[in-house]
Amino acid sequence: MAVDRTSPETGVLADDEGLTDTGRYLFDLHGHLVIEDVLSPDEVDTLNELIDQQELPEPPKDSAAGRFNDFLEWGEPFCDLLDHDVIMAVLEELLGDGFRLDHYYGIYLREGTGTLNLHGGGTPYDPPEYFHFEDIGMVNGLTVVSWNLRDTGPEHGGFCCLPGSHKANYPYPDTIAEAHAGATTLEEEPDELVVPEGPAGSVTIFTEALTHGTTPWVAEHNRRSLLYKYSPAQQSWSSSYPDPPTSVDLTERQETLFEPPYHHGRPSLFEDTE
Ligand SMILES: O=C(O)CCC(=O)C(=O)O
Repeated sequence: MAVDRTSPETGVLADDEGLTDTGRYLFDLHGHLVIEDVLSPDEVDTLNELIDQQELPEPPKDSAAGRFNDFLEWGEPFCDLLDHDVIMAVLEELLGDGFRLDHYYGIYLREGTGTLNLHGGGTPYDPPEYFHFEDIGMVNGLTVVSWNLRDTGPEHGGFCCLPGSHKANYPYPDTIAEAHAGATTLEEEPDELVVPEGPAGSVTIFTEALTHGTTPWVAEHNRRSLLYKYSPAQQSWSSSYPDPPTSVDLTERQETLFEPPYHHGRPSLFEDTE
């Protein structure tokens, strides 16, 4: 079954075969993509209810600290996102078969939380977080799939980036970084920074080679995004490897995502799977 994912401005960005020509063009150009309506409102509600059941403490008003971990233990709906059909073919194109879950965490932010500093970028070169182009197409290091469970974007805040900076030949200027770091409202953010619209149910995919960060969170509702970070088969950004959940039975393909980093003899994520 073909799964069309549309964005009002640009049309279909990905289907069950992966990126469309438009999606591929835009990811290469910008280093990020938002695919809307991937999760139905019911699926979003289920995930949010499971998070509510955890009775997490109120997030601190510190963007770097507004994190929660180990949520794969909270139920199958979180594990189903690991290899959601809409992202698998996209990740195969960006990372190659055999990519692995490098690490994961959730972000929750409340009104009045400040910025997370800009980081990443095409220059200086960062060995685990790269973007380059070869005869096989786009080649990426650590790549993020961020599931938006609450509306994020230019009215609310959230993920922000300098589009195209994954290919930058110069480091990002201090002036932009400092203007971002000092912003307490979205209006104070530098013009160069983009805050993509990420409605609840959408997924934001970006290469960590992109210069990115987080804007002040100005919405009345708390932000909730689930970040699954994937590396190519042979490498790890993190110093430890994530454990599969003990409370949920994973499919064979999901288990394969927890293989440690290596190349030779690695099982395929796309052949002979359940
Ligand atoms: O706000 C975001 O989604 C970006 C978060 C981020 O860059 C990080 O956690 O390192």
